[in-house]
Amino acid sequence: MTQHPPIAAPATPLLPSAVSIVRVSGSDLRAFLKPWISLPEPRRAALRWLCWGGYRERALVLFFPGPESYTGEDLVEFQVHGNPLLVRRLLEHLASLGIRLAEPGEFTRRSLLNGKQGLLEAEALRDMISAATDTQLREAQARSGGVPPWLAEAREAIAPWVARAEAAVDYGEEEGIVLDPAELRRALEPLRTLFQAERERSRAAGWLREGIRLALVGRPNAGKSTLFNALAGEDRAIVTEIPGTTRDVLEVRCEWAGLPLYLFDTAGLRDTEDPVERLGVARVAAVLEKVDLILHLIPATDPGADPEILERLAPYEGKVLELRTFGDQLTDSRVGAETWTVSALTGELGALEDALRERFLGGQAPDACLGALASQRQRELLDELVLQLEIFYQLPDNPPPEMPASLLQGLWALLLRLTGEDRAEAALDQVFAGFCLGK
Ligand SMILES: Nc1nc2c(ncn2[C@@H]2O[C@H](COP(=O)(O)OP(=O)(O)OP(=O)(O)O)[C@@H](O)[C@H]2O)c(=O)[nH]1
Ligand SMILES: [Mg+2]
Repeated sequence: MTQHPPIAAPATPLLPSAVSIVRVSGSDLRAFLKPWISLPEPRRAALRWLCWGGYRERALVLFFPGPESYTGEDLVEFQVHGNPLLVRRLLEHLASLGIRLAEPGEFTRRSLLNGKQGLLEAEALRDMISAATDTQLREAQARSGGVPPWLAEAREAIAPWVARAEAAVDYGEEEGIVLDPAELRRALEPLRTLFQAERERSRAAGWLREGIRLALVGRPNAGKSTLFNALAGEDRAIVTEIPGTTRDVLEVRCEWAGLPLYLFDTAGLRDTEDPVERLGVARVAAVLEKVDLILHLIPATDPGADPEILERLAPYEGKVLELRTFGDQLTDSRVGAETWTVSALTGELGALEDALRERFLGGQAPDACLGALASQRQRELLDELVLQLEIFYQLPDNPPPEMPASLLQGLWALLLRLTGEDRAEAALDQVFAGFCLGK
């Protein structure tokens, strides 16, 4: 195991609280702490007086000798009173003992380098800590098992082909080892289907992980704020029968029907003389740019969409969904069965739930999307895997042996990148930048 210098960090936020935990980890940690305190028995909590530079703190100390620790190296936890100043002073004292402050995610990075967990697990952990809704929490937890079975199986299926392709390059002529592209393609076919299916699943899981940004737009009084409040589950926006009630853009983060959402309520789109309302309308443009879906609300009692609004929404064509509101006021079938109709007033929102599932989750329920690879890094690699596999199907009939060999190696390299086994520092930096201090 590589030697790592000792590091320290607060594992709890620097806020006045009951308890603060300071974590220290390092290959040779015992030697650094020995001149200062006597460590307790492994994994047994013990009270110790910590004394330094005029401070005297009674702390609960825990010692986890490596490799049976989170980082895989010696790890000590100090549980002290939850005073941020005290924690800072303790960290300064540790620095004077040669134990520097850790970078964000450095503890987890070490656990990775010491083989305690894989990159997929570390990413799940990072996402679990930052999850803001129940679905996001469960989504991250569903990935905590690390390498999913399908990925492990795919690797097992590809490994012998990588070896065979290498052998064909190295000894093909003397030994008569040839790689028949048709045979290779047949062997890869199940993976082709699998990778494509997993890519679909990972796209859906990605929406759950990141949340869906939804803008509610429409003419004044179309019911935007009423729907906004219904989805948010709280009375955030003012609702009146006066057109032009909403002036500013309102934003709320919520979970509705298992979908993590960022909702934007906007001013009704219309030409108006009112200077305040005009500013509100101008702000809508910025929102339309950044959202994933624009819900164009049209009262079901209106003959159709307002042409002026349609013109404004034209640049965003691919991400506009027309939603009929005031469904409770429908007395006949003026609105065709193919349109989505809801009533925020009576809470009949099933059509919206269906529409969102169809658009973002491939028609699935949120729970059915849990467990797929979901981070942006993972999704991008899965896209590359699908592309890389397609190239095998464009190979000529009798390719030089180097061709399939290098393609297979490329495929293999992607699989290693996905699980972080290629140990590419840049990828690790990217992942660990998202961690908090002390994790
Ligand atoms: N019957 C019925 N009334 C609704 C429905 N949705 C909204 N309303 C009523 O329509 C009026 C306007 O609703 P708002 O939610 O304020 O409409 P808005 O689109 O936000 O309007 P502005 O902010 O002025 O652009 C209010 O009186 C609501 O109670 C619905 O689904 N059915
Ligand atoms: Mg409104």
